[in-house]
Amino acid sequence: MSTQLGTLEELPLAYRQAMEAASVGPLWPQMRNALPHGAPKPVTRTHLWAYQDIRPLVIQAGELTPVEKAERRVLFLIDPGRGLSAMQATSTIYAGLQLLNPGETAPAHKHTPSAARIVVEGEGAYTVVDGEKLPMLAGDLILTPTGCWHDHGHSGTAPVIWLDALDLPLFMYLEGSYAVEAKLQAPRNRPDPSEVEYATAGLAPPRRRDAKPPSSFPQMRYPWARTEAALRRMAPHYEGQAVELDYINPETGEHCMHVLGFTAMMLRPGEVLRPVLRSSSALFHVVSGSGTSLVNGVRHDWTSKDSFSAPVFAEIEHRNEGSEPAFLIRVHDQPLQEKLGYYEERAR
Ligand code: 1HN
Repeated sequence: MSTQLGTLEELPLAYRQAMEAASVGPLWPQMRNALPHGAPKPVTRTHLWAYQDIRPLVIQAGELTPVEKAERRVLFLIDPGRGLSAMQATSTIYAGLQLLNPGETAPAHKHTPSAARIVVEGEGAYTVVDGEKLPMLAGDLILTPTGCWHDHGHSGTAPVIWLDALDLPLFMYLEGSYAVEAKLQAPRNRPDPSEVEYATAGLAPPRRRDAKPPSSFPQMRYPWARTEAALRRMAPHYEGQAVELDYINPETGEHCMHVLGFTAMMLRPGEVLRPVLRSSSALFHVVSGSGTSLVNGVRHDWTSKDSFSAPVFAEIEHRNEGSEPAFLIRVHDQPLQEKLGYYEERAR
């Protein structure tokens, strides 16, 4: 049953002015905006950010603004469904392309929002997270969860660019976003846990049965070479099914962070994939390969290093018409929605 509700214009002008003077407002003209029937009405509009368009601007930022004047030298992705100042790719996902030139450092800080980086181009950069020095290689997913110290450095010879994904919009909405600064960390001189304790899936140190793990986030780096190998190994045995793996916390099996989640996907040559409708929003980042995606009827022809967004409950179709597999990382907000108790999937 859907009744036509009263509008603001129907109310006497004097009454509207009196409400305004008293800092109150009538709910009923806003009711359908606040609670649309059946499914949310997303503000987010799907968009493709082509790397070849943005890369020159990112490189130019390195000439225009020294890293000391930027702290983090980033061009963020703007959702066309929002204003130009919106630091949002979707309702919950902030994303931006960050540049670090050889010899530069980005100072240490920690903050309430969590970040993850997907390395897009270049080598020789590293991030230090809570004292652990994490090399940054193309396609690696590197976490800096809430409250963890992090700084970046670069001992290579060519620019390094990575995609940052943060749950910043939520923290700004919550009025909970802030940072604390510090000097560069002295990294421990040892390989990070992804290279040692967690180098093999299904094996984890026995200490976790006796005591709590040393950190809620035991693995901060997910090397791409292993992720791609796992997807390739899986593909022939999942005929007719999506080849997609979750990035998880190896101690708990849960999503690797609190708010944003990450998956790695492989689209086989010739594959057409129509995932279920999900209540989560997403940002897809193309690690390699090319293809076409329809998102709510909007066509994106994407190639390596591009990113594109999908609002909540989007109808998505991915196509790989090439002869090589395509690899994508999907950033999503399912962990948040599960914690809030409303994550949902709908068959199509
Ligand atoms: C941040 O701390 C980083 O540490 C990158 O590299 C992007 C965007 C907003 C707020 C904090 C980083 C960020 C950020």
